Amino acid sequence: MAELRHDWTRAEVLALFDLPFNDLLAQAHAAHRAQHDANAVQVSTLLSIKTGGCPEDCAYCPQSARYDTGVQAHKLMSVEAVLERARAAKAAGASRFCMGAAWRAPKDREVAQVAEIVSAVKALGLETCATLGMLSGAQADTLKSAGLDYYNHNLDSAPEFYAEIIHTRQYQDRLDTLQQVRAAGMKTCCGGIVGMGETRAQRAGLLQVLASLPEHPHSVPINRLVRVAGTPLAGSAELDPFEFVRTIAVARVLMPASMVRLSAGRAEMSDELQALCFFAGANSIFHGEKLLTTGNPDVAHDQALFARLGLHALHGDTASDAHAHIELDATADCCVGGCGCDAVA
Ligand code: SAM
Ligand code: DTB
Ligand code: SF4
Repeated sequence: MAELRHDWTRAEVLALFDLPFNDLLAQAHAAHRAQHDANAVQVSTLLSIKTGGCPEDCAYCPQSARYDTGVQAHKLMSVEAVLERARAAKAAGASRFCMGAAWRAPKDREVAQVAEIVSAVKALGLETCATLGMLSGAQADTLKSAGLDYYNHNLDSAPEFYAEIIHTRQYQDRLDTLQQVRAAGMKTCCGGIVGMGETRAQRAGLLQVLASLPEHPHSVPINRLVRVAGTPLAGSAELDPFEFVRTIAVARVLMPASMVRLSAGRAEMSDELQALCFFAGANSIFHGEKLLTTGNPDVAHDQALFARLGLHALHGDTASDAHAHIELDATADCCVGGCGCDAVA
């Protein structure tokens, strides 16, 4: 297996972006096939456990208190309410349950409450992921002890573009939290958003920083900007879909062992565009009709797409894990077997 590189230069990454489309896709698909089951897609479900009212000014985000987006703020959900949603996600075939909170940086009391939720979700046999904003080392340790498997914290864009999008924190703040997460022994989920008006060189810059982290993120979500009315980026021009596919492909080449997630923006993508993204190396999605506050494809539509493409949901999430076929099915109440997990009926 080829060794993972952490020393990609910006020029090398940009050269990949500049390849003829077919050459880039061939390279990305070969990298994908060398390390992953090319027909397996890891499936996560996302739930907003604390919505809106965020003090940060991220120009893309419907949950910032600074923009009038119609999102109704909601305090942290109770353990029982989250559990009900987690059980439904498991029954629908999700292997990971991701919980998002619109905080800049949670208070210790809030981290303790989330830790309780994490333990309860983990006890259902789901992998757990949370995205709560910036963390201290002690907070990361608390979450790890509660059983949190992944922490999502995106770099979102290239360092030089960041200050055009967010003014209330620095790029280095994000890198520092990622360091705390790694030090606590959790897996990182870290990616970004494209289609915010950044240049190709800046898309290359984001991926170059991701691939230069001390560990490649275990999951790399590539979000296509969801243009939400009321946010400063609502009127952004749509990114050329082929440029989106190129971004997925370059992420796959740079971080061959990571799970590359075709993340926000799928509701506005054609089936054909999604199929190209899977060919280019995307092997993870959010499943379920809502992301945090915006829409996601209907469950039935995803089931049909998986069937048309011969894709199956992956139970377990790394290149080395045993791959088992599980149903991507709103009515299934267990894993259909083969992977040795305790969800088998
Ligand atoms: N507040 C925490 C934070 O910022 O890390 C966690 C929640 S925040 C909503 C998680 C991620 O959602 C952001 O880093 C961003 O990548 C993504 N996101 C937010 N709004 C988006 C949008 N309109 N389109 C695409 N991705 C978006
Ligand atoms: C990620 O990279 N994308 C997800 C998840 N991690 C937390 C969030 C997408 C949010 C899209 C806008 C919304 O639904 O509010
Ligand atoms: Fe707050 Fe996160 Fe949205 Fe930024 S992306 S406004 S930090 S919820």
